[in-house]
Amino acid sequence: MRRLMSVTLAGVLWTAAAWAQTENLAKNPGFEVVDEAQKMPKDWQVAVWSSDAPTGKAAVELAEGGRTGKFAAKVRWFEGSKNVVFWPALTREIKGAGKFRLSFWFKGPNTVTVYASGYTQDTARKDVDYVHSKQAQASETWQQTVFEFQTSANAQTFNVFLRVNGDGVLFDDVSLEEIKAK
Ligand SMILES: [Ca+2]
Repeated sequence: MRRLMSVTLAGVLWTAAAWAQTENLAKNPGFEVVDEAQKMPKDWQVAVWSSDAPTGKAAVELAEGGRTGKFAAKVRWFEGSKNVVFWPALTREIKGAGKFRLSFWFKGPNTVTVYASGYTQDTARKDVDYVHSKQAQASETWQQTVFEFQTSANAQTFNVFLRVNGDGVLFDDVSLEEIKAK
């Protein structure tokens, strides 16, 4: 029994050490840096994403009352589509297979569902993988979604999307990490 406990403890310590060394690939993950010209979180983009995207109108605003820090990102949906995505303003080169973990916190109206997607392309910019987390219903308390996904050997770039199908959800504390060596 004692041996089993020590092995388990060693595993926990190793995991903690590995965790501490991972890099958060998302810029401005807590939405504390403001793009004053755009009036939205720096290093993030937003779009309406579906068949009626041309008529859709959405925005990401800074809202006080973040889970940590001062701000959260509030996704506003005004008209058109009810599928709003926003994402870190990076297209990351990955050059092959890897395993990634995307996590984020959210809260808001319980009529809105939230999920995330991972999207990769090859060198010809053809779609390789398009994977999605489970959908979760927002609530008045902060909840976390953790989504792990694998990229294919011929994947060259990827991006991630946070998605909502309605108005008023807050996001905070986004983390995007590579969790397994290639
Ligand atoms: Ca924050």
